[in-house]
Amino acid sequence: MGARWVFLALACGGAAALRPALKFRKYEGLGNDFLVVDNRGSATPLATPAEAAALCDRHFGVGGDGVIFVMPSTNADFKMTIYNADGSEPEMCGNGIRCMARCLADLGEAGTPADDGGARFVIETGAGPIVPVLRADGLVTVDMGEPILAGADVPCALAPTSGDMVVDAPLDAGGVTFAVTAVSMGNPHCVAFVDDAAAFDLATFGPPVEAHAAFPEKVNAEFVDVVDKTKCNMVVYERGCGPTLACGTGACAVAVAGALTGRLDRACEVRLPGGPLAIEWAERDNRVYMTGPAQFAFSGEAPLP
Ligand code: ZDP
Repeated sequence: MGARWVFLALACGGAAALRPALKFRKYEGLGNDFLVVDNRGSATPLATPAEAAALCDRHFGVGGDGVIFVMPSTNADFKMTIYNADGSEPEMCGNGIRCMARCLADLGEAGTPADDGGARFVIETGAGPIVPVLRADGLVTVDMGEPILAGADVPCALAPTSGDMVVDAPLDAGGVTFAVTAVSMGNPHCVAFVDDAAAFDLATFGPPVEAHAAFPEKVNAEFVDVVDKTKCNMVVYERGCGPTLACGTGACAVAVAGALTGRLDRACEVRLPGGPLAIEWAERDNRVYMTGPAQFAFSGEAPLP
């Protein structure tokens, strides 16, 4: 164990803190990467938020955008608990739940058979039950539930511009006024349409939007350019993470904001730095369906401070 870990262990409380190493499996969804911990044997996460943050450090830890705990559940197949790279606990995560479903299959969990011969899991989350389906073609489709659009429920403190929704509302950040749309997928999102997402100065404008007073629980900030009604490009500055290569709940929020503002069809392709996601905001049931990959990268163990 390196000097840093011993120092952290001592700083965190002496011998009692020198617990057994934490076993994890590393997964990624379009480069949005997570340490996934098999926590089926306990209702308490095997690491604390501070320990998760240390593990996510890409230089002093293992590296990741978050840590996901595969927990037991009393009202679903399993429960997902996730800590962001800064140790904060979000309600939901899109790329992460695809990775969790892949991990469950790798751990030998069968789930219930899906129509196409794949496997279906009902996962308890902070945003309610979410249903990923591991498809026979290797992709994962997730029923992400209904978007939450009432500004007060996102939560967003900006004055509603369309009924109780915050759509293309002015938001000043970093000395620029953006037209933003507030959407929750269980976690809060602020979507702004710009001329060129790839050229957008995310490092300058991401932080002031994430911590903007208009979003009392902070927010994930998405900046998007529209290619045509069926596809768009997006970059994201995530709450509790910073810039990431992909955000699944963010892509869902972008598709919903695009449809609400007439910029995108209800079924579209959202292109992220890490790759594309197929998103459909279904008229039949008002639910959002997200389809994309989830890949195993490696497994290992790390000492806990
Ligand atoms: O809401 C938040 O704090 C997000 N940073 C949670 C993680 C979202 C995720 N990137 C996703 O894919 O939705 C995992």
